[in-house]
Amino acid sequence: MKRAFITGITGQDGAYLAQFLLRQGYEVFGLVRRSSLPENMDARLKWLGIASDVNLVDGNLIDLSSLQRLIRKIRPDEVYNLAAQSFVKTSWAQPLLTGQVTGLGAANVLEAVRLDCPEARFYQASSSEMYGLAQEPRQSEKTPFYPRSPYAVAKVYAHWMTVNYRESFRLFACCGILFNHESPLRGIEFVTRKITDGVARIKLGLQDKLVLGNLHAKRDWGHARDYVRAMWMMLQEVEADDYVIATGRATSVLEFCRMAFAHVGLNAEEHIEVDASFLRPAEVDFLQGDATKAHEKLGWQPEITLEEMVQEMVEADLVRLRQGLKTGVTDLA
Ligand code: G4F
Repeated sequence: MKRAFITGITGQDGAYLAQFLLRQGYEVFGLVRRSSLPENMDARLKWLGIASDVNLVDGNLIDLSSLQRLIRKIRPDEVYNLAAQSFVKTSWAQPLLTGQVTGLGAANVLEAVRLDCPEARFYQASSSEMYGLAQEPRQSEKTPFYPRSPYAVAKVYAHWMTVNYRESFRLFACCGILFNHESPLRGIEFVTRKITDGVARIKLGLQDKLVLGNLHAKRDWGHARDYVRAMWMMLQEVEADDYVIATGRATSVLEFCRMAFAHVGLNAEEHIEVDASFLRPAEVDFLQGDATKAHEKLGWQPEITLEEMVQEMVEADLVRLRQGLKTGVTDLA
């Protein structure tokens, strides 16, 4: 039985990846950090019905010795580094923490693998945010990075450290440059989930307005379930490499709102308000990925359309609210 070690297992991607790997017959271990509010830490795993099928192990991304001990004990075949301070806006308020966790945290995992289990295959969650002020209309593996937030700067560091460890130490280390990917398990602070939760509340008469920031930013939004499959596919290749994972379709925040409101028979324009407090010091206006390499080399294709995903997210939020379930960042269920 293959063993996988996932950092960030309690997040959206970690939960879907754990589910995918369990179905492939893996034994799954997930890193969790000690928290004083642990009750809903495994809410996403519970939502997917896999909380009792994974092994949660205590450690911390910024404590190298804890990672070494775990990796020595588990001896994973595959290591997926998904943990990060991943909310871009928070990275201006907590730039150093973001650098430590999102940047140096990745270096710690790489070091632990290099020192204690160098035969393990390593996946780094790189991000389309690294393109920032995009230097090409469609971004591929060859497009230069121009990060626009402390988060994106930290991701660029982690990305190049992964490439460097591959080239310096011959680790089987891959970066997946994933464009935005969403699902009903997305944290409520990200714009898509904020929209679908808001639409569901307005539909049920629980609120009247949805207050957002920049409505004109465009993102290439895919479904997290499709994207975790791509992570695994990268690690099954003969040679380690880096891949863009994207749908190739760019949609504005406003268009996403219109789709979500239309699903419940409402008009977006009647409910949206803009508040400058949700704007960012430096914005990423437009991202649209070119995943040709992943299509050709991995045979990866997205299977879930944006329309299907929007509907799934709105329906899930309607269910949560009707059942009186909490909808906060970590307490999804
Ligand atoms: O949903 P967002 O917060 O995601 P963002 O910043 O694109 O980053 C996400 O995707 C990246 C790529 O996969 C990840 F690396 C990263 O960790 C994260 O998962 O914002 C999307 C866009 C932005 O342009 C933002 O300015 O939506 C705009 N927006 C407009 N109003 C808003 C809001 N974003 C948020 N979070 N909240 C708003 O009210």
